[in-house]
Amino acid sequence: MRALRLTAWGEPPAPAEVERPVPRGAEVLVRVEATGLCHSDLHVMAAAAGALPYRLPFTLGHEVAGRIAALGPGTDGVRAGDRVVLYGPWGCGTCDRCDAGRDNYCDRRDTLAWHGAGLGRDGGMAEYVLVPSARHLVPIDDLPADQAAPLSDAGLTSYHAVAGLRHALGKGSTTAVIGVGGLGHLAVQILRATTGSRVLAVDVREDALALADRSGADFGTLVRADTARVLKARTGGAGVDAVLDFVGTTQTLELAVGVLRPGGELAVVGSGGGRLAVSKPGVLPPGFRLSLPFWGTRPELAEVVALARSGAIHVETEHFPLSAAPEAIARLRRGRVRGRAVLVPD
Ligand code: FEH
Ligand code: ZN
Ligand code: ZN
Repeated sequence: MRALRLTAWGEPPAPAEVERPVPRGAEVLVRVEATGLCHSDLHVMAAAAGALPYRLPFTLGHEVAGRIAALGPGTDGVRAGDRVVLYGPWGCGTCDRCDAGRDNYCDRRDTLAWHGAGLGRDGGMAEYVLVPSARHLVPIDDLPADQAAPLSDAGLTSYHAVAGLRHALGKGSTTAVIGVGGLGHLAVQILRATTGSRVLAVDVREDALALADRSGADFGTLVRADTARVLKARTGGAGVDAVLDFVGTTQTLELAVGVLRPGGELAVVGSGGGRLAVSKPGVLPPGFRLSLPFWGTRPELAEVVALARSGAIHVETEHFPLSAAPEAIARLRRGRVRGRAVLVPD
């Protein structure tokens, strides 16, 4: 079968012909229908040798949807032909966190040579993907694969980040979403569908603000010298109750703390590598709380799929045949993908 594989650190992935896997024990073989392309894939491709615990070579793709093609003899609760989305974080499988479907916070994460499908283990940028256990599969019924695949990371990560702030997002609250791309546009929809919060969107691109508007944001602004003043003015000067930063650079972190009201919450989701000086006394708003949410839990993925099936969230996608992955990667790297890039095996 064809697969897009990382074979050398710091080198672009290459198409390859590999054996179609045969499921054993509790393993499940899924025929891939769609795989999302994520900024984390770009980080993996750019990683220097030794930066990640992964062993080469492996197939990329950690945002995958498809149909079950074959079952190992020890599987339970799934049938060939079922349409599924992969729960991407694969932990040790035996700690309390993994037992509860919270592989994203596996207690043995630092001992593993992988983080999941396409992250040290063979992933979904291929015709088939082998999943260690049916516990990593969530049924999608009739949801189209290009809608389902991005839910497993862009949707789940945004949903998990909102879930951690839900206590602060009641009626009358205001949330700022910085960065309206593959994750940000879903966060806007999830905020609208599951909280009482008004949503203020911030980006550097006009087309991203248009996407924010289509996603239900109450207001959108380009990043400017006075963005903090513009956003605070939308809250009567008090500041916003929460910020979801999907960029995570020093500039966006500083913008976030500049618009938060006392007791405000900042969730840093983007891997921009930015820094924020935290000190007391200091300039941060009193009662300020910072979180670094990572991916999400398996129960939350089922909740995100249910939201999508209800029509409450819709993923804007740009399709590329798997053979055109280099073009999709280049477009994502230039910030020229509207919504989420989805690769479809050709
Ligand atoms: C996955 C693995 C490592 C870092 C970040 C990620 C995210 O794409 C998951 O949402
Ligand atoms: Zn990702
Ligand atoms: Zn674990």
